[in-house]
Amino acid sequence: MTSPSDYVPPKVWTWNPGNGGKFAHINRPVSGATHEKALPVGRHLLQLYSLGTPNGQKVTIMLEELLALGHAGAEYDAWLIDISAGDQFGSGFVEVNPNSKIPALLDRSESPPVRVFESGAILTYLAEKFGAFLPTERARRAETLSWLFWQMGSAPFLGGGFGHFYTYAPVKIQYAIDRYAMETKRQLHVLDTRLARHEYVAGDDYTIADMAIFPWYGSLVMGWAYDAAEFLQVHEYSHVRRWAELLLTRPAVRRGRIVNRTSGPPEEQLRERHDASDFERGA
Ligand SMILES: N[C@@H](CCC(=O)N[C@@H](CS)C(=O)NCC(=O)O)C(=O)O
Repeated sequence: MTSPSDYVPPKVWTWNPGNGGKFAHINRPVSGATHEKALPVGRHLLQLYSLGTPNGQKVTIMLEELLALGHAGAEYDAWLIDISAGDQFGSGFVEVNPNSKIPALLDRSESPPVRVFESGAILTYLAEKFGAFLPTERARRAETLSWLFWQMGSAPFLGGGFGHFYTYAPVKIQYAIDRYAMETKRQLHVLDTRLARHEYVAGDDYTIADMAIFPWYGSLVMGWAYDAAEFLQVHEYSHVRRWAELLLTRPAVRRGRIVNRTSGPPEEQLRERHDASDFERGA
């Protein structure tokens, strides 16, 4: 195994702002706002501040699914938060999410308005508000929430671990890539085993667990993430692939995937969404 050996951690860690990483210019060891900036507010009761990354897509898929079910109260404005420009450190955004990460939701139908951050919390909030995509029967609800929390705990190893060291780190470190490739494949195997027996992740019903897991693991098996399909041999996970293709037959999933996207083919980018008709004309 190749192994960089010239670094000895000092007694006390100090911040090296220009460490060469892709996100070095936005990462800091402290939290809080860096500048005053109010958030824009549109005409709908739900205001979403996000970006079309996997974590952002979970929520836009859910909102599009709710609208497809006929819940007019799920109409939303999706504002673009450009995290590479530091929008997540504006004072208005920090008020909605003190953790400075997309997605963040403001529900203005409540008085005072309710803020919700963390994608899993947003999915649960919306599912409870509209009574959809989260079973109420105790065992099925527990299974759904178990998979939802599985996703929240697992994806940082995929994104922050494998994706970071395989794609974004300024040096290729075999130890780190081996560690996170192994964990990513283990997670894919967990999902594949589950989906071999069940149509959807939580069982017979399509739920917020599918919506949370699809943008990360569905993208991976479709070959859309980190250019790693061959490296991770994602064809081995045929049940995950079957499920990802099933979800992609849903128009709401296809719409949700493109909201607030700023990369990929132009037809798959809708930078902001303020009305259903935005999907027809682009925005
Ligand atoms: N656990 C959080 C993770 C959110 C997250 O990591 N968001 C990233 C984009 S995918 C972000 O906003 N990063 C900006 C930053 O770290 O400054 C969730 O699921 O909502």
